[in-house]
Amino acid sequence: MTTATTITEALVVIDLQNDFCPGGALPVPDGDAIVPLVNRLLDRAAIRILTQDWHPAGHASFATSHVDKRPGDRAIVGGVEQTLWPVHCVQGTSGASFHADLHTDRADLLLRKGSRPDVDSYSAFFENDRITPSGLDGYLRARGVRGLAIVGLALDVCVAASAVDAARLGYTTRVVLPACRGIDLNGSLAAATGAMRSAGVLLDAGDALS
Ligand code: VGL
Ligand code: ZN
Repeated sequence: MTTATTITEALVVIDLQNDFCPGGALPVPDGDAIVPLVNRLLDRAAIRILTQDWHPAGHASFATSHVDKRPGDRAIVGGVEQTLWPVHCVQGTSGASFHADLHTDRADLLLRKGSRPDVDSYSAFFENDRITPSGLDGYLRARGVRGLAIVGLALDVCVAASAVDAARLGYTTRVVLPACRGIDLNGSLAAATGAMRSAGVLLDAGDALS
């Protein structure tokens, strides 16, 4: 007797917001180009999750919140060294809104992250302290999800952090590369790609996409 096993795969769309698109405060080159493909993936997915970077004004990840720091400099934020960013995705601003063409009505779950003033959150699973969970793992487990397809912005920051955490948490994880764009700051794209590969994330070239 043979048993067919199919795993339930959820689509996680990371931070497809105006501030990460051309014209925004922290633009990812060509970031808006992925919207049509992401919409097609949303049409096909069994379970759909959208994340939203969602910072209070004066967030500790902003260069302006530190003395003598500029975007791209590094500093300790919430006990962890990280890159400082321009002011972006401030709660309730148009920059924090999803791209206007994204089919947000399709979403099962909207997950906001980076809301604590003193800690940043790249991953959809944990804040950058690596301890505080977002609750997404519990949601996915409760819904019987075992596999994840992750897409969005920025590939080398929040997409990579989410994918590495997903793989470590035991999800069969693929990143659909044509539906991602990266910032590539000081070699961050190569580093992120290496980290994803080492964690067992499949980097999907999207050959199955029509
Ligand atoms: C992101 C930098 C700062 C991202 C969020 O969504 O990749 N990058 N905040
Ligand atoms: Zn942010």
